[in-house]
Amino acid sequence: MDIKVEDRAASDADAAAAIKEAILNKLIYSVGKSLEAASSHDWFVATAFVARDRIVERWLASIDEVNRTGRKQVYYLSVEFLIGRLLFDALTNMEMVEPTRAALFALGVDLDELREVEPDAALGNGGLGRLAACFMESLATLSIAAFGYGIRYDHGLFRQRIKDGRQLEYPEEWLAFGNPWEFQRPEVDYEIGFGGRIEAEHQPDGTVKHVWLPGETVEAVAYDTPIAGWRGAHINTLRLWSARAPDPLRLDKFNSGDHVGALMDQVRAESISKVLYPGDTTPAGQELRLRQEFFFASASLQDLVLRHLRQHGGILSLADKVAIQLNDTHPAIAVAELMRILVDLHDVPWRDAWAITQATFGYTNHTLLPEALETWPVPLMERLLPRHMQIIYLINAIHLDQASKLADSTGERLAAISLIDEAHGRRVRMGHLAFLGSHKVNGVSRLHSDLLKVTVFRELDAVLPGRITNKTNGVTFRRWLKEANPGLTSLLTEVVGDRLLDDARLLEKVAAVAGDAAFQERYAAERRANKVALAKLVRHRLGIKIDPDALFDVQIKRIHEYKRQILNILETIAVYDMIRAQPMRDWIPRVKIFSGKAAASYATAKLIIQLANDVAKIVNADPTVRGILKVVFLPNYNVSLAERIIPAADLSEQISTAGMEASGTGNMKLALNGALTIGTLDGANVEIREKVGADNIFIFGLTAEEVEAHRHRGIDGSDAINRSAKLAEVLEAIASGVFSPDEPDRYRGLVDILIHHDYFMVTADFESYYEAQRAVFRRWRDKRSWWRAAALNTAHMGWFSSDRTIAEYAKDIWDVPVKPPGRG
Ligand code: CJB
Repeated sequence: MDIKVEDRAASDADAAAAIKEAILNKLIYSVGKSLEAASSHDWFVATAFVARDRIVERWLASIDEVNRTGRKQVYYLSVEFLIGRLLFDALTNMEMVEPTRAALFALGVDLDELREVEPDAALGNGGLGRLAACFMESLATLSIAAFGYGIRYDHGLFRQRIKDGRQLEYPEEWLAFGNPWEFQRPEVDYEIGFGGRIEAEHQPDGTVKHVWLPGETVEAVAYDTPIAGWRGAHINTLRLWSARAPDPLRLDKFNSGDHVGALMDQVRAESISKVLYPGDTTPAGQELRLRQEFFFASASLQDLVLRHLRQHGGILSLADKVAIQLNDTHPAIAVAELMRILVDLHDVPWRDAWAITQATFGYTNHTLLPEALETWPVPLMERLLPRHMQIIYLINAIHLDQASKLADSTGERLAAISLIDEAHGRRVRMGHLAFLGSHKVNGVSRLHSDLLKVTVFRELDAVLPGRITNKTNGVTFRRWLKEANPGLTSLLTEVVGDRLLDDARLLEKVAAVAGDAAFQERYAAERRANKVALAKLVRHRLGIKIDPDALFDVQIKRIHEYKRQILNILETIAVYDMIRAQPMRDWIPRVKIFSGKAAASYATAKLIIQLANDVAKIVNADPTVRGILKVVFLPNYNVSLAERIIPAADLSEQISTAGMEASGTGNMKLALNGALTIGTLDGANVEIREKVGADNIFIFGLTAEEVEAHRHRGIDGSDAINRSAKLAEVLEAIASGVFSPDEPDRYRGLVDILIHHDYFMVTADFESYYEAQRAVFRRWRDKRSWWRAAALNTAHMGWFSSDRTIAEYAKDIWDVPVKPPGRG
């Protein structure tokens, strides 16, 4: 042992001893438990407090530095932050994992067990929310001064249980045992108005000042969570708002015996931050959703304006010191709210206010699906936000006036670019509002950004050219490589050095050894260990035994028709039929793994879940396919489960109808961890193919252009079905109840959709998908070739680090400097 190694060992031991002391201290004085009485949860909280203390020291230093230098701040406004667990994020980024493990070991506690105790913070639905969480980590890693602003939902995304194959939704309770990461800030509290009326005050100079007198106010109270960047270089704040009524109860009502009525105002106010994505199929649900959006947008703007005024004195410098990113249209009402703050509260002339607003905001679009582009009925807006509606009308009048002066202006174009959609009962187009109020509008993959210009924003792009730009998504490698796959990360670090997580581009060095037999063996061994662990989890949760040497074919994401889980199920059944016809052939053992939630009100998606489970039941019970085919639906997909599945996946299913998946980020996580992708040329798959090479990915199906053309010709699936005997047989089996003997007609409607109304091109893409799967099998048989391709995927995925994405936003949209991470 040389001196250096000895020194390091001694300092590791010192670090562990210090952490052990600190944990004991927290356990006793902050948790209030003795060593003997402590539960796993108590140990988790004590450990989290120790990590948090380290973070807080740097947090305060970061805040102080930003205040001192007065540098520009980025504000990321998002109704979703799908954070997951934070313990390993905190320990990893503060470089405390190993000493903490040793400290706990000395106390008889296993760190990996504690990891499982922490509830997932599921304050998001899927990709959009998880992207926001990855971005928060990368913002801190690049030492950008940033706040995330969102809503502190009491209940995050529902817990999914599968009963008799069906999805059931239960409330999620992440706060039931408290949250050790957050700091309540009762003093940071803003009034949010709704309804009421507007008074116009005539000023001596002839102008009119508008004063909004809300009919109802709700309070927004801040809860702060520090977010540590890699190596603790910089710490930012995630500030989530919780809703309260101004008065805790109506004492007069309470004393008169109306104990429930006395609490009504409180209940009404608190409902705003009660649940993530309240059902919006009813008018009441829609109103609540709009209240949520305005609530958090207004609180965030009031907060950041106040901070700006304290630091910089005047409001006119706002755009020089503040960049606000609107994560989708959900916070788009902020455009009108900032105008109100500037014009009504700070007397900024309209034109200057509009210039400041546009220079401050950027808007990210995450979908082309028309149903996901928010619009609000004008009467609802007028009732809930009367002053904002006036402001929107004025923005629109000026906008339409300018556009009408352009040479190629037509009535049709003006109707298309108007903030008010007159064709569907007068609705405010929030995407248009976000577009107009921002200096840059970005899509989340190259294809998606290109499509924005020819679809939803075609007319706006023609009138305001150059505003649309692309920022292809990315994922944080600290969580999705190191924390999820520590074994593989160690191996990669041996190859590329220990700056791997500082600069993901270093992964390219892996390409040089991808064909090396010894490296492949170690790479495969790491992945096998992950597969063994996943097999154990499946056994434990579902009682299904799966073979770690089988091909793990994985589709994990929200359940949606455009994501086409059904295509995957059809191929499963086709192969099942073939195996049964020729059981003695040399089949490749395969496990189909599905996981994902369907929106509670999305009946077709729920039926697809049921079909996957019904197919699993039949296939898994069939002795003919034993050892060859298994189908697994893992319930309650969330960030933590993703962390277990992704490192164990061999094949990554990214099979959406081309033109419909804005980007995808699961595709990036899976390829990074060495799964080969089977996918369409959709979203970021296009760029993944470019990076990893066409030989190392299985592309199939119609392109976005072909889908468009095909839809033009009609969406009847009969032709495609007539051309494919396999497909016809599979559909017939499903429709006739082979997989639902208890209710033979259960899937007839689903099959009818595919035959007569196949908008998502399942039938059109079936054969080509089926062939691509056979190419997967051929590659799998040649293990050297497979592992080389897997290693090359890992090697070439460095570009998909969210550090790269955030650096691009910083340069092209926010105009803030970045400081790459690294020691010193
Ligand atoms: N996305 O998760 C959502 N929710 C929406 O309402 C709209 C889009 C997803 O955003 C991800 C992050 O940009 C994309 O990768 C994904 O394709 C998109 O569906």
